[in-house]
Formats: sequence, structure tokens, C-alpha cells
Amino acid sequence: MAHPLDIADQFKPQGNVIDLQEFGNGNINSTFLVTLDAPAQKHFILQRINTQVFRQPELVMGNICTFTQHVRDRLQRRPLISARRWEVPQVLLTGDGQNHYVDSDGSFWRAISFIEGAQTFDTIEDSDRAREVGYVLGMFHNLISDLPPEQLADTLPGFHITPHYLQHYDEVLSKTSPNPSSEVQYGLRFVSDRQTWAQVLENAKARGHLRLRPIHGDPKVNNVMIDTATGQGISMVDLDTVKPGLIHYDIGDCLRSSCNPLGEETDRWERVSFDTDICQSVLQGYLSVARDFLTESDYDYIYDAIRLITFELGLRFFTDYLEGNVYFKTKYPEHNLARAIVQFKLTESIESQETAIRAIIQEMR
Ligand code: GN1
Ligand code: MG
Repeated sequence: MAHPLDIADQFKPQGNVIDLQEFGNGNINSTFLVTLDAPAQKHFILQRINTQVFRQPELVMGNICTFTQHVRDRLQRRPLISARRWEVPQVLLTGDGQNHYVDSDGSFWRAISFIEGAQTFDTIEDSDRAREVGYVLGMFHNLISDLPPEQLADTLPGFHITPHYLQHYDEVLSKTSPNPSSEVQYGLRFVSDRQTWAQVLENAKARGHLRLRPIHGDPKVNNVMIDTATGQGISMVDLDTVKPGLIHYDIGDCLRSSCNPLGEETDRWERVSFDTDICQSVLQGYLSVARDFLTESDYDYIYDAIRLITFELGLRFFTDYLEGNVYFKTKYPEHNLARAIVQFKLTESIESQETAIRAIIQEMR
């Protein structure tokens, strides 16, 4: 297999590559931080795209370029009033002007600029941080609210369509005899109790209550970049799933990851809970820049979105465990089962606080 060091050179960095390290904790792609000896560009991000998941990676790159171009144009025409720092990751080109490089084994590589002076966090410690995370998602949606979704390809058909995941789950179940551990029994029961309700967002879309818009697709808390000096949110990274969808998928994903103080990799299942104070602050930050493009109907489905995307991620992890870990990277055989239970416990906590969460949303309308 080609070495990432050799691939890094294909993206014509200014200067020499002096270091390359695995970076971040993505569940799908392989990510490396490349360090250069040039003063102008100290780092960039190199990634090998998982083409088992992203079957048409050229379309993924096309969407990212459409997105970055749109936002750059928009910010040039209408700079942010607050003059706050806002960064748009840039796709780096190869020596012959391509936005990706396919190596001799057929692996698909691409490079993205690295945002200096900023960090990401797996969990949220306080309400200021929560507001910044919400602001970043709101600003992200705001900046693409005028990009027609038809200009983006559907790079992952079925992504966040919960009924499709349920269908796949049924297929997997019909082919396997799951081990009878109490965790597996809990998961099987958990999913079967929520089959009918799981159509809620797709039904709202079919009835015209919610419409397709460009979305991020994976705006979990650790994809939000926070300026190290000011603590302000300045960018949303990981643009692979930018495509048409419901903004509710994004709102749900951002909140399910932000409001889980133990993080999605915890093994303390019995202590997993959804923090409604963080939820309130994230929503405040979000609405400070998203209010203008939200409809009444959009507010009606925020609670369901939080519950559904949490449940859906649990279902995706659980199915992957039953299927033999074919989608998400794992560190041990029961890893996806453990992750599934965390999301199911989080879903239970959301359900038990439905009244309070709905009240928070209602108060902000
Ligand atoms: C995957 O690879 P990563 O961590 O960026 C997944 C998301 C999940 C997330 C859970 C394309 O994202 O949908 O929410 O894991 N991405 C894809 O951590 O399936
Ligand atoms: Mg991602």
C-alpha cells in the first residue's frame, strides 16, 4: 500500500513534509496531519476516503467544492457583520490541478487546509462553549441557506433516512442469530418498541412540512472548531456529508453529541444522560443566526429530531455490531454494541425529559 508520506507530496505543498501523524478519531475515513517546514503553510490534512462507504468519492469532492465556492462568494459579497473570525476549509489541488489523487492501489486521497489556532472538543464543559457550538451550526446553515440543494449530489443515498436503517436492520436480523447477552436483548427490545415512531421526519418531509436543504450531515460537537485564543466558534469541519437533507438531521446530531457530557465512547452506560442546560445554550447560539430561515414547522420537529437522530445512531451502531462491524471502524468486537447502548440510553434520557425539552424549544420560538 502506498505510504501517506508519498501521497502528501502529490498535493504540491509549499515546502517539505517534515512530519505526518494519524489525526482525530473519525469512524470512517483515515486522517493524517501533515507538517511542513514552510512558514506560510505549516500543516494540512490528508485523508484516505473510505470508498466502501462513499461509493462515488468524486461526487463528495464536487459537493465540497460547490459548498466552499458558494460560501467564499457569499462572504465576499456580504461579509459577516460582527467581523468575527470565520474559516472555510479549502480543498488543496494536486500538481495537475485535481481535487484528489488515486494511488496505484486505487485508494482515493484528498487534502484540505488545516485551520491554525483552533481546537475541537469531544464534550462540552460550559454554557459559553455550548452557545459557540450552536452558533457554528447556525452560521453554517445560514451561509448555505441560499444554495439550491439541487446543486449538490446525493453522495450517500439513505443517509439519515431512519426507515431505511430499520429496513436494513430487519434484513441483517433475518440473516443472523444474535448472541443472547442482556445488552443485545436490550437493544432488540429498544428498537422494536420504536419502529412506528421512527418514520416521523420522513413523514413530515413527505407531507411537505419539512423540505430538503443543503446540510452538513455530521455536525457532531467535535467537528466544530473553537478559536484557541478567544474561545469563539469559527468553523465546521469534516465536509464529506454536505448534501441535500433536512436541517433537522443536523440539529439532532449536534444536540445528541453536545448534550452527552460523557461522550459517545463512554462505557459508563448507567450514567449516560441528556443535559438540558447544554441543549438550551446550543439552541440559543443556533437561533442567534438561524432564526430568519426557520419556519414554524421547523420548530415543531426539533424535539423529534433530537430523539430520532440519537436513536438512529444507536440503531446504526447496533446493526453494524450484528452484521459483524462492516461500516464503522472498531477497536474490539463489541465496540459497536457498546456505542449503540450509549445512544439508546441517551435516547431514553431524552424521552424521559420530553416535557422539559419541548418547553425549552417553545420558549425560544
Ligand atoms: C461517522 O467518521 P465520522 O466520525 O466523521 C458517521 C456519522 C456518525 C459518527 C458517529 C459517513 O462520522 O454519521 O454520526 O460516525 N459518518 C458517516 O461518531 O456515516
Ligand atoms: Mg464525518
